[in-house]
Amino acid sequence: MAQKLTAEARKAALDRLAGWADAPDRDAIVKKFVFKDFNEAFGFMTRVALVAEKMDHHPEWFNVYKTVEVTLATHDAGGVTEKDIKLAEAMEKLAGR
Ligand code: H2B
Repeated sequence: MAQKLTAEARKAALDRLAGWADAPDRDAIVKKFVFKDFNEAFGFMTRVALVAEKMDHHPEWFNVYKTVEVTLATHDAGGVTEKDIKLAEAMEKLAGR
């Protein structure tokens, strides 16, 4: 099973990932993506869904019109692992960031 990242590894990853932060209320990382319109937001979610399924690692997210609020955690590990960082990096690419 994937291991939770050390505090140092997690901080180093968050320093590289623009807009990502520790969740205020649980062991997870979060980012709010804001797109041009719903079409762009849902296109992003569709592309991420395909990658997430391939990775067998899935986001928690909440979409309203052009915003997508993402929470990443590894449920099996009860916190943030390398899998969450990999998915966050893939999301950055797919969002064109
Ligand atoms: N996604 C996330 N975010 N955390 C998990 O622990 C997880 C997952 N586990 N996707 C996977 C699926 C697991 O349930 C399957 C059986 O591999």
